[in-house]
Amino acid sequence: MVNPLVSIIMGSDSDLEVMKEAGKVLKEFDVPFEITVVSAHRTPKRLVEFSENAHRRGIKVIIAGAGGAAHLPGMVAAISPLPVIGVPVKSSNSLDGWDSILSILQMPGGVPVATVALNNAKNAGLLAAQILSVADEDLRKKIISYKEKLTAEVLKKIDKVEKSFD
Ligand code: RP5
Repeated sequence: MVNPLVSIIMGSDSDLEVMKEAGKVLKEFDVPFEITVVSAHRTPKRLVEFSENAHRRGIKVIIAGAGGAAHLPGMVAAISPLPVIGVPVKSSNSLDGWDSILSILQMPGGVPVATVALNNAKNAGLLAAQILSVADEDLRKKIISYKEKLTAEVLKKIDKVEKSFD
């Protein structure tokens, strides 16, 4: 995509099934993004190069997903000045997912990572769009109508539940 505003990175191609949900959301909101693999452990030099340069390339928000000993989001946040959203992935090397969650969530003071729920790359995409919408009126309108749609869907379900014994 030309001039991406969001970078979706993941520790391995095996994270793609989970991480592509972030891309789907960004596509829905017409937010240009890039998606690639950056491994904290297997490509550490690529991680440093990526983190030092993402803001210089025009990226505004980074979504980083990883599983197991998930150091990618935290290491990117340690280097990059951009907001980093972390997605804990329940991967083949995860015990039960808690390892990924805690590796991403329990950052030391001074280096925040906005951590979403396990495998919830969809929320990472939404959060990235919401961050960008602070300076983009059109995008904010799209987010407002997305929320209205969510509400309408639930109201329809409430009606169905309340009438289930009629
Ligand atoms: C992590 O190890 C990756 O983010 C992935 O979730 C996990 C397993 O990687 P593979 O062995 O499938 O490449 O670093």
